[in-house]
Amino acid sequence: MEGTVLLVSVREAGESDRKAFLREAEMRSLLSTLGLQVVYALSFTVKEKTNRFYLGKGQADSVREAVLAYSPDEVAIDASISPRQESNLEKLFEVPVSDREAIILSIFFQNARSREARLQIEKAEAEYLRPRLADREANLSQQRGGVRGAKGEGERKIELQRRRIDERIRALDSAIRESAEVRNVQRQSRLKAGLFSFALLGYTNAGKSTILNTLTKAGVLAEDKLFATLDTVTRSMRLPNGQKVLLSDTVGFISELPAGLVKAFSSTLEEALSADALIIVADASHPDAVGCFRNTVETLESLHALDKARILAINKTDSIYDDISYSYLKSQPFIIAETSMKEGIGIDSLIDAMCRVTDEAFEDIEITEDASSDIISRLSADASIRSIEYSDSSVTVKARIRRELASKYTKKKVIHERDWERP
Ligand SMILES: Nc1nc2c(ncn2[C@@H]2O[C@H](COP(=O)(O)OP(=O)(O)OP(=O)(O)O)[C@@H](O)[C@H]2O)c(=O)[nH]1
Ligand SMILES: [Mg+2]
Repeated sequence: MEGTVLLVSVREAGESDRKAFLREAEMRSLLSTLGLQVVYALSFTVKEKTNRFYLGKGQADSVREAVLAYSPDEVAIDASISPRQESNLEKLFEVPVSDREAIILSIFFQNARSREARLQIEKAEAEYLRPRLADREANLSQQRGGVRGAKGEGERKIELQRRRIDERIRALDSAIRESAEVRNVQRQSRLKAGLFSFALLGYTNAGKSTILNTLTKAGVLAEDKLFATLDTVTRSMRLPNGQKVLLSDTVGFISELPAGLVKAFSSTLEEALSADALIIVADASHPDAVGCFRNTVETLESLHALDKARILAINKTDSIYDDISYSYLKSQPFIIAETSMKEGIGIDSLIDAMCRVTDEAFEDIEITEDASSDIISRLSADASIRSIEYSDSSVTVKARIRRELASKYTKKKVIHERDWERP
């Protein structure tokens, strides 16, 4: 998508300059991720939202003047406005108006690659579009595509479109459920294989995909764009303590992530959230590193996903934005790893943190049984077997097993942690 846009930033009454600045900067990166060039920007403090325009009448009029002066292709308003307000603003400006949700939806739409991501974004888009159909039709005769609008002719057509959308949403729902089902089966079989899983989570652009690529040579797309990743990608790796683990990368968070998107992507997120441990990635170079970190933590809390082993990878330490935020992050109750993926610094500290987590979760055991026993096949269902030694009448197996499963095996001897030669 290319084109020009007039940006309207909205300040809540009493919002600090810093907060307003950060919000505007984020909106600008969202727009540039979408390939839109900001030709002019206006900022208003909205003391009382009006039903008609969201903005005050005088404010809406000054946007209209700016639209006439700069002729942007569209107006982006950094707020969440109702379909009715959007429609009134479009009538006044005579160009399409997108709110924050529409902008984020468009980015997701643009970046969706896999079938599942497409299904999910299409659902979020359909739900966003549904209440807007009639208003858009009444206002704008010009044709627009995607989440930016729909074309129709009169009421009946709108009714028909609405019914089609409802049918489409139902079809999408069942297709999404099917893909989730397939993934669920895959996940179950990985769990059975005794694999331990880590999920990379964090604000968009923090460096999650770069970490996955660095640790596992996954070759997923990592770029300086918001929401480069929309799919959960899982790769396996072996840690220096011998433990084989899975590492998943997934869609990033953003403040005020539209509820429709959270819902649409819940099955993708679910997979990441079901991991045994979390690696939260924070971006130390972000002007609001703490705000982004808190947003991630709050999102995870609201998804009830925080009560497990967790590592905080403070990434981009090559360009720390401010020391206070950096110290704040370092003081968090997480296992801390400081990394610069760009300079290849601190990767060991992250891997060490992962080893610590798995050492906590696993136990090393040694079992000796009669040579005729089926211990090897029993154990291989629950543990990763490290060595098998046969003597005349017995077999001795060394294995690494989840602590909660270890009690199933009676004749065990716990070997001192990290006794074995590392691979
Ligand atoms: N300066 C610096 N840049 C980094 C570092 N790690 C990653 N980046 C860059 O940050 C940008 C975003 O990295 P990604 O790995 O795509 O981030 P992500 O968290 O996966 O982002 P989304 O998938 O969009 O949510 C890329 O341009 C990376 O090259 C780092 O340690 N330092
Ligand atoms: Mg990514």
